[in-house]
Parts: sequence; C-alpha cells; structure tokens
Amino acid sequence: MTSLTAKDKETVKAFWAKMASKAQDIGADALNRMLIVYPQTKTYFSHWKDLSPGSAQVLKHGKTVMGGVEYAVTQLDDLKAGLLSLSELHAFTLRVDPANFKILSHNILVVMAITFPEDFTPEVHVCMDKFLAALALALAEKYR
Ligand code: HNI
Repeated sequence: MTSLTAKDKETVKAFWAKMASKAQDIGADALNRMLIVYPQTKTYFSHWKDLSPGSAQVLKHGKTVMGGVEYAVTQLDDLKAGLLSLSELHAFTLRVDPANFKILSHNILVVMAITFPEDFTPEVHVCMDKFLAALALALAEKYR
C-alpha cells in the first residue's frame, strides 16, 4: 500500500486541526451510520443496551473511537507501532473482523465531508482516505 508522504502527513494534521473540536460529533455520526448502513456490524455491540442513533452508548463510543483516530494522527511516522496495542485488543479480545475497519473508515470519511464541505477538497479527501486506510491496515496488523 502507498505510504503517506511528508505532504500527506501535513495535510492530515492540518485537516485534523480544523476538525478536532467536532471530532466527537463526527465519531458518533459515523458510528450511527455504520450500524444502520452495515447492520452486520451491530453484532459486536450486542452487549449495549441501546444501539439506536444518538443513544448514550453510541455517543460515548463515537468519542472513544475518535480518541483512537486522534492518537493515530500523532503516530503518522509509524502507525503500525503506534497502534499495536489497539490492534491486539481488536484482534484477540474483541475479535472484530478487520474488514469492518474499512467500513468504519468509510463512514468517518463521509461524515468529515458532510461536516466540512469547503475544507474537504479533493486533495484533503485523498490524504484522509490514505490515512484512514493506513490506520485500518495498522489495526489489522496483529491478525497476521
Ligand atoms: Ni474499536 C473499543 C478504536 C474500529 C469494535 N475501539 C475501542 C476502543 C478504541 C477503539 C480506542 C477502546 C479501547 C479500550 O477500551 O482500551 N475502533 C477504534 C478505531 C477504529 C475502530 C480507531 C477504526 C477507525 N472497533 C472498530 C470497528 C469495530 C470496533 C470497525 C466493530 C465493527 N471497538 C469495538 C468494540 C469495542 C471497541 C466492540 C469495545 C466497546 C465496548 O463498549 O465494549
């Protein structure tokens, strides 16, 4: 997979700085969309009381996931090393099928675009797509 260039990393950091204050809302909306549009993903959250859009658990987990994405933005030079323990958690404890990382990444991308229609230029789009693909790959690292 193409790795992030120095310019890509700058673009990711600059866009993240713009969206950081809305990251939690973006995470919650992305998670809502994932659960609705890809209902097979609901199986991992069957221990939650309420999986409906805007439920307290969905909002809280949206925040948690974006905390992970925010951390990844600080680990751009070595995502695999930076996300190793999160990969272990998803692989061995949570047993999430790694195909789902791409699904959530896609939903995050959609919500970023909706939330920042002006800033989400094609150039930003390609960099955030590359970043989220690299993040998904790093999260899948421990499955090998
Ligand atoms: Ni994920 C817990 C980050 C994708 C299912 N997940 C976490 C936690 C973080 C996190 C952070 C909390 C860890 C802890 O408690 O130490 N998850 C991420 C990131 C992505 C991602 C950054 C991709 C962008 N997770 C997914 C996907 C699924 C998923 C695609 C399933 C479809 N994650 C879970 C589950 C938990 C979880 C399940 C435990 C939640 C709970 O409340 O029990």
